[in-house]
Amino acid sequence: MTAKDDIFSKPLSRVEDFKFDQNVAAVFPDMIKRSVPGYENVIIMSGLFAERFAQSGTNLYDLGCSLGATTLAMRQRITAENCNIIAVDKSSDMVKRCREIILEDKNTTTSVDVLEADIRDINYSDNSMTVMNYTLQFLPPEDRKPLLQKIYDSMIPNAVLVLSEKVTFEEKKNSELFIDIYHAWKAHNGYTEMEIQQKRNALENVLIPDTIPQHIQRLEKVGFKRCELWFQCFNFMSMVAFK
Ligand code: GEK
Repeated sequence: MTAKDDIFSKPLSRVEDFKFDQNVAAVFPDMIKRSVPGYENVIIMSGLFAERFAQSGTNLYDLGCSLGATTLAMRQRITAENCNIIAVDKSSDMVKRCREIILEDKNTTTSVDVLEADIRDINYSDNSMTVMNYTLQFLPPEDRKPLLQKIYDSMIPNAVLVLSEKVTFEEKKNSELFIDIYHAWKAHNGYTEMEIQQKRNALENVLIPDTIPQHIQRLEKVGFKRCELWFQCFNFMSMVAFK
């Protein structure tokens, strides 16, 4: 049972930029489930990708791990031996809770290190799989390609990247329609119009979505050979890229 997300349920005189603080960490499972269409499927599928692509004795990265949902899904499915999952988040509140959740996990065949760090600053090595579920979108646009290059360069042959993001569309009408339906889905999940609008304003300068073609072109530029969209629900998608 997780706490209900009511962070934007009261009128705010000024909506501050969104932060992954203690209040968000406390309600995060409920927030993300009611705010990201397909989230639970994407997490499960990240585990299935890990089962298939984890190579023995390598590192797997969960970047922007929040409370570790992706890490746990990967850990549950990995059968390759001596793998290590490195889960990284720069929010100390997220990392604190994530460490507790990982400690409670009974499945310990794959080791997990939870790092409090900026994903742009860490060293990557022996990388057979990297998952970025809804994290790249929070980086300044100019930092996205250098980070993907760093990840690609650390990857061993046959490594895989799973990249899930909120996206926008070149065709303005399609963007507006999908955002509209997305907001209807949030209302269906119990958020009020005010909550939806205040959250939208809080994210405006913080979450900057790319288009699907921008993602694909950038992945190809850093060297990924094949890249495939495997999930989309309105303005949320997940793709997989192969070294
Ligand atoms: C999940 N993947 O449950 N370095 C490290 N962490 C960062 C950075 C950065 N530069 N920028 C943002 N974050 C998770 C969900 S949430 C997505 C990911 C969302 C972290 C930030 O602190 C937050 O915990 C996470 O990325 C994004 O599958 O809430 O929409």
